[in-house]
Amino acid sequence: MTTVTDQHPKEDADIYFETHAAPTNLALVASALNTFLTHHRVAGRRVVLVSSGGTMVPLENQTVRFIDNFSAGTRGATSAEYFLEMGYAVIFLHRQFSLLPYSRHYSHSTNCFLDFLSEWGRIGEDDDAPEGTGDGDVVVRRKYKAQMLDVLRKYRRANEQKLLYLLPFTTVSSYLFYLREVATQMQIFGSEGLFYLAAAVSDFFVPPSRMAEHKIQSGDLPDPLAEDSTPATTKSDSKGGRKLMIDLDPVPKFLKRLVERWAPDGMIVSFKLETDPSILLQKCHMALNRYQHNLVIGNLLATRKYEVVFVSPDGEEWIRVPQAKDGETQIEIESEIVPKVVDMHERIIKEKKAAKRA
Ligand code: PAZ
Repeated sequence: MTTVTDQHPKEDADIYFETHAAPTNLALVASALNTFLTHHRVAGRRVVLVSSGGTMVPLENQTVRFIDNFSAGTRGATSAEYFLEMGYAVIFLHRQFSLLPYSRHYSHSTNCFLDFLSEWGRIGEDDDAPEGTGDGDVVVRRKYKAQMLDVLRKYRRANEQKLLYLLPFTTVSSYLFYLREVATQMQIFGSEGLFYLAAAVSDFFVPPSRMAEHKIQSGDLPDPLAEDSTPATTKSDSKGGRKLMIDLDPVPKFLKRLVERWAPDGMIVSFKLETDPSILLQKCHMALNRYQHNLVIGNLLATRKYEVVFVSPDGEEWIRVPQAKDGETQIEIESEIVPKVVDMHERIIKEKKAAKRA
């Protein structure tokens, strides 16, 4: 497991880890990660950490209410599949119950897996009487078979070759503890380690010192004039009524920590989500300048499935796929994003190796 050393003066990030409890399974995760990474290092395979889904910020210690970050996990789960196809082993650090590689095709609201199945012998609808062995047999409807077989084979390969390590998180603090653990262990991969940070991570949190133990009571808000040490404070509104005020601290800038200390040799790709098109590029450039990593992929909430922009020291490049019309299958933009990232990774590995030799 990771410990913070005295080599560097204490910063907000260190204080954050000191004041938050590590996930209870961190030692187990660390050991499983070690096995996974050693296996792929020996096999000469590259590893990518894909982060995915939104982080949750609890408002109470015994959490009933929380603040969440938007993300279904589509970007991460889809990208993970393309990385696996391109020969990488994948650590999939994801929000619990968000979309997962392979099962994403049959889960959540878009597709109920039962719609893909039929009862043998049942004619009608469009279930086209698939082959089966007899009454009571459940079979895949013919029109879905080819696609399902393709997904099934890829899923089996990933399992059999132990190419995919699933690591779920819920809160922003568990995400950060796992990220630090994974990154420091991935140092053995040097420049062959890749970080693809698609998770939507909260910028704010309630410090443990101000965290209410029990559910914040809506009918019993504290007196606005009273000193109180919970995240919930009240203020009078213009009509003399009480409002619940949530007092959040900024989450320390962990991307800086990742780039400078946890993964100094790996390639680091961050994502930037905005809703206002007029600030997207500016925000991507700001992030690249501030953290000095390899690539920021910018996207807008409304168009994230059809266009993204790569902002790197080489400049800006937009990637677009046509928006599917009714009944058409949407081209996954990740099928364009991932090969480009892999190309960049190849180039960076070559450059770093050449620089070492020189
Ligand atoms: O998970 P999803 O496919 O619904 O959304 C993906 C995304 C928009 C969360 C991701 O592409 C992204 O931009 N992540 C970083 C978000 C941020 O700026 O913190």
